Amino acid sequence: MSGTSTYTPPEVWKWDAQSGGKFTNINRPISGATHDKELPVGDHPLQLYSLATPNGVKVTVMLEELLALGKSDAEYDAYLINIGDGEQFGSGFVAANPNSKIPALIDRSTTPPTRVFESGAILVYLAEKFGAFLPTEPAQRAECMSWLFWQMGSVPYLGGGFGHFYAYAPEKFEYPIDRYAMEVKRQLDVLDQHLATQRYLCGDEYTIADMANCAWYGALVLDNIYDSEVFLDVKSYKNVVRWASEIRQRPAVQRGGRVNKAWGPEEEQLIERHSASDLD
Ligand SMILES: N[C@@H](CCC(=O)N[C@@H](CS)C(=O)NCC(=O)O)C(=O)O
Repeated sequence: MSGTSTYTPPEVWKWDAQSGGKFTNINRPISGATHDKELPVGDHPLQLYSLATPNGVKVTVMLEELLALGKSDAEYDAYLINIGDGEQFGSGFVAANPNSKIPALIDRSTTPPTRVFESGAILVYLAEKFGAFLPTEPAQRAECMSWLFWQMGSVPYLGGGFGHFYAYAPEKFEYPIDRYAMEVKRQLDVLDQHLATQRYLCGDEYTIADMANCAWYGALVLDNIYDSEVFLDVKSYKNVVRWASEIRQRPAVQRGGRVNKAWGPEEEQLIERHSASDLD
């Protein structure tokens, strides 16, 4: 690692809209809507505005798991928000999530409708509403919440840190790639050691903590995201691979993974979902 710096920060940071990298056209240092656009509304109580990224998939997996349990009030309409086209900055979406990021849920079974943003908050909201996938016994609930919040806090180092610098940045910079590769491998080791002694993150019961973590770390060890399988030696985290492979076999996980998917083989895509038969 060379210590030579090629950049001296100015006294006051200024926005360079052309800074490069894959998402340069949607990144902005300001929040709020860029244009007026109402969100579509379907017939079901739950309205989801999302995209089949790992953060989006957490929620569609949860909804499909609830339906598989027979919770018919968990029926939902899922609309695509194309973040590459800036749809997260439409006025309707910003009203649902002032942070302009998918996923956002609106529960129209309440008066007034309840908006929920942040995938972890959506998982907890649905788990409490339907009484499923979140233990009620205090110690088990604490363990489940701990692994859920662990995911929410850890993943920005994986996606925003490692993924950004290894796959999306305009150049390969050694320092950030080194820093974030080390952190992601440390995170994988945390999961691997924990899963060495138990089936799921919180013991024998599959919970929202598994849904949240598997959407990201399962994809990392099974799907070669960021083209990093070899670089990070992900297959060496055998307990994580075992845990993710088992969860992947669940029909609800396979169904949820297809909702709001606008890429990949055509038979795997489902731009919008309005009924169970859309996935059958
Ligand atoms: N902490 C948020 C993160 C959500 C997030 O980063 N969503 C990304 C897609 S995975 C997004 O909408 N990006 C659009 C943007 O940054 O403008 C959550 O878990 O819900």
